[in-house]
Amino acid sequence: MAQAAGSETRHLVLVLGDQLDACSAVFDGFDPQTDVVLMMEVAEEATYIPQHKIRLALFFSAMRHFRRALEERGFTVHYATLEDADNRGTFAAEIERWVLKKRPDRLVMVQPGDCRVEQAIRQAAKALNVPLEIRADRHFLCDLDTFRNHAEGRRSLRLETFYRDMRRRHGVLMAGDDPEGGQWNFDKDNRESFGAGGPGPIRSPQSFQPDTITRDVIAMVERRFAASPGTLAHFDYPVTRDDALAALRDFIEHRLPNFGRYQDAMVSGQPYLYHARLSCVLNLHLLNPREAIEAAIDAYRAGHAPLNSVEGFVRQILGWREYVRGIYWLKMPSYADLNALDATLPMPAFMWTGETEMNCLRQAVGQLVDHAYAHHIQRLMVLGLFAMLLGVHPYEVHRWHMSMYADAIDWVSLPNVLGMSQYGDGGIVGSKPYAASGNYINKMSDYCAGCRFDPKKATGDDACPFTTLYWDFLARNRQRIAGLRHMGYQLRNLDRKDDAERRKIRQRADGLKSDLASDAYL
Ligand code: FAD
Ligand code: DLZ
Ligand code: SF4
Repeated sequence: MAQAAGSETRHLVLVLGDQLDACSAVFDGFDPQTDVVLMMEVAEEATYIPQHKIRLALFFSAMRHFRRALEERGFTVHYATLEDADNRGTFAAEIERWVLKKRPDRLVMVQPGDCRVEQAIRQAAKALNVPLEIRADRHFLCDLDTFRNHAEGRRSLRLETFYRDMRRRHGVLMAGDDPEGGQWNFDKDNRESFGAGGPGPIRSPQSFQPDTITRDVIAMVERRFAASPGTLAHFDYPVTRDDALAALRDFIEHRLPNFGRYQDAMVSGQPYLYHARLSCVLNLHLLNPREAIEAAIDAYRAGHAPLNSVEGFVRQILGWREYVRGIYWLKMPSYADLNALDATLPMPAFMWTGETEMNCLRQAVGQLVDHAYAHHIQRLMVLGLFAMLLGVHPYEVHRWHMSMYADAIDWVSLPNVLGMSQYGDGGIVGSKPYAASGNYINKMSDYCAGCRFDPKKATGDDACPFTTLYWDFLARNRQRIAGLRHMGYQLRNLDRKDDAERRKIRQRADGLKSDLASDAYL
């Protein structure tokens, strides 16, 4: 392509903090003679919501390592650090600064992971009158047009249909036209808890100790974001491509064989159990989902891991991860405004600190403070469940989630939080609210044994707040959920309670809400 007269730069190639893939479509046709990369650390991304120190350090460290990897390939990288004196603090203003400096013929990027960011960059390019080319992100296995076609004409968009389609289309775990092992999913084998003896020793995920780049970033975060939630004392996330591959090998070798069986279990003081801890490297694009899927299938073929674990893991990545991204881009921007249960309360203050008497929440938020990580069932059936039962506004729950988790990016957090965990979307992602009482937590964890509350009780001083709020939730939302499949059993149990019992539940639920609103319940 001919360059504009007087222009030294053909393409200004934008690489955002979650696009750290050397094989990205953004580098297709990249010519080091005429094209340059722009990476921007910007204050706006670190402050538009308060963010966990680990999350900030992870993004900045991974970005700086990726810059080094590109430079080692001979690419010119213009890299704005957060502390550069002339850094203007937003994507739009930084793009303007670099466009005026480099006068490129065109801006090139891949689809960002956040609708807000896409809009800001589109507007910036328009205002500068410079063409912007947004390429499809081939990190994902399902491009957005394919998802749109899948959605076309369907009344409901359930994961299971999409997942089977993906298995067939990509030939993953298939035996001819049938699913490997004769079943599409092994959910019923994947719900074990550890029982009284506990899990015994489980090898923790490989730890990646901070190098000089990460230590510099940690010092910067401590300096500039001292008031942010969380601690950096335990930072050991993978931050490079080599780290990401090592983290994958470590999971396949040591945890995948038991992943399926104990996927839903929760244990005090054990954040990871048999989970992968790969969501961050996947979401930063340091690891390709195909690599994770292939490694798991190789382990199955080699007899190292059973099918229930491998299928369970594949379903999360080939199924859920691709599905929520499809939903996000299909439904945004209006999806963010959905609030099917008309929930209005703010997030309780202890969700940032873990300072609460409820042991399950103390454990789960404590983990977040230390590691910016909670596994799936803690997110859904402890943290998310509490927020939904209480009646917190679903977008507030999403904002909190974006603050506290290292792996949260808008495309993945929003459908999971607002949709799956809060039922804010009224049934787009899940067919019904994941409502449960403290009894579920008691069955799947050892949390209740160390708690002053009793999961079986809904009223009285030692009643479990989850159990009180569960019945209150069903009663409050009766009209909204009565017609949903699979809610009948729960509603019939509610109907068995007499008026006096219901009144007591209501009173205790109101008391909990007002205590939480005034922070008295910390
Ligand atoms: P594992 O349990 O070992 O699972 C393996 C991989 O599967 C994960 O690394 C992840 O890439 C993928 N995966 C599993 N479930 C999902 C899912 N529902 N959506 C997308 N990918 C999935 N995941 C995120 O990456 N970022 C988020 O912001 C996020 N928010 C969530 C919020 C809620 C309320 C819930 C219920 C789930 C959320 N998830 C999110 C999905 C899932 O909980 C995390 O991916 C997982 O806990 C990360 O830990 P892991 O790598 O050990 O995962
Ligand atoms: C989360 C985050 C943070 C804290 N900082 C940056 C940044 O300085 N520069 C950047 O390119 N991306 C950052 N991100 C990720 C963005 O908030 C956002 O999730 C992605 O740009 C979406 O593609
Ligand atoms: Fe959580 Fe209730 Fe169990 Fe306590 S009793 S740990 S509050 S579920």
